[in-house]
Amino acid sequence: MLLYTRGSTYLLPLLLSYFLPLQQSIFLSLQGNKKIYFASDFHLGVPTYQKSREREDRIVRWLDSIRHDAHAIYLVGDIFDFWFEYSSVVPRGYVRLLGKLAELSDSGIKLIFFKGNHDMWMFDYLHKELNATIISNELILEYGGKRIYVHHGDGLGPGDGKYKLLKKFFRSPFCQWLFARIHPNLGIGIADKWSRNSRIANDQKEEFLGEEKEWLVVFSKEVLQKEHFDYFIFGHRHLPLDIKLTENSRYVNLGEWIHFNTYAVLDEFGALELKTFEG
Ligand SMILES: [Mn+2]
Repeated sequence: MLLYTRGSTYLLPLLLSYFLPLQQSIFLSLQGNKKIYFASDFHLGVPTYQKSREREDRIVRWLDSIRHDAHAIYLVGDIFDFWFEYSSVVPRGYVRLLGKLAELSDSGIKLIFFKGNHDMWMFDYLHKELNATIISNELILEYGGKRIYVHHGDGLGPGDGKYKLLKKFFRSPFCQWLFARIHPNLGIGIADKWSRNSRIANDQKEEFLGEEKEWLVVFSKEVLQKEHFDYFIFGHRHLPLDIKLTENSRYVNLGEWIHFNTYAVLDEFGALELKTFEG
């Protein structure tokens, strides 16, 4: 598993990740009789401090409600509306979420963070502080007799060439090095302004486009031509979706926590359910 560490070992994986294709596979085999939880797109930080805090408090209540049977919690990208780690500085805020995650991690629950398109600049901080595993692209899980494909969902499927190019640029070590040279007050200030223009920061709900036009459905069906997966789990689309792709394969989108408060839970028998947190 590719984990970023500082010093000389930090440069090598960064360089490698630049030259290797973006879609790398990491295989994990899990066993146990507990549950695995998935959630994404908290977008903490927008639209205002107060609204973000209310959402953060709700997420903490959700984490408390699942801790008794959680084997692992998968946070599938865009947890923060903007995140960038400098070598000695991290963005302000989110202390309740980070504190709760630290507590859960210390109690033995595994934490897995996926890089989203809003928070792709996670390096070693969350690994060091929370013992979290950071996943750059997709993760292929085998659990409860099921094969599961998990990815934030950005840059997959047909179209969106502009973003795919931008993603390569933003993820390049040179771009990250350059951004880290900007004073955090300015760098994070610019990034915050930019990310405040996004649809989600402006309280816009997404609408279902129909199976033919939903690009992550198209992508999943293409993958199925080559390889079987029982479940595809994505975030990014900001719409809770549970779509039957074939007789034995489903696409689940985790939605977001501004309007929906949705998450998925996989039980010890391999059943996957999309649920809403009401607390
Ligand atoms: Mn998002």
